[in-house]
Amino acid sequence: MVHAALPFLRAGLAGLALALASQSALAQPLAVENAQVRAVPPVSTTTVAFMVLHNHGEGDLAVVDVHSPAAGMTELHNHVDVDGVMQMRRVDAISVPAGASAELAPGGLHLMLIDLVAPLHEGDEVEITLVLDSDETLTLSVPVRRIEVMGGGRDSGHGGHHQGH
Ligand SMILES: [Cu+2]
Repeated sequence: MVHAALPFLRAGLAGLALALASQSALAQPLAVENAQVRAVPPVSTTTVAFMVLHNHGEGDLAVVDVHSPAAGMTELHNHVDVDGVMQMRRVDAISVPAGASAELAPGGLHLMLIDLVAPLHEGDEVEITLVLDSDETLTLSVPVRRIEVMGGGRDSGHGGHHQGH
């Protein structure tokens, strides 16, 4: 009986391995580099996350939503110039064309973490899940870091800079 069952078992395993291999090849056209969440003073209930998104796939993709257990609300944001004043706006998607990259950086695109459930400290890791237009998701563990504000000024630690992103 054991011998009779083996060919079926082998066939099953081979099929499973094939399915896993093709799924992982399809599932990860998106690579993320240099992801970081900005450390903010404990009184601040919002912060931002930056990263570089690379699309190694053959088709265009877009990040259409973001989730994090660290925040009550998460949004995709960009900065726009309104009569010479930079304002941030919610956007529906962050596009990453095939073979190209999208940079989320101070003064531009970013992920907004709103209603933080607890203060974030430098060195903490924040779980962030990106939702793609294909319905695939990518969950990242993103370190909390001190990030320079626009203009390159270093955060002196004396407050007053936490609005800048
Ligand atoms: Cu924002």
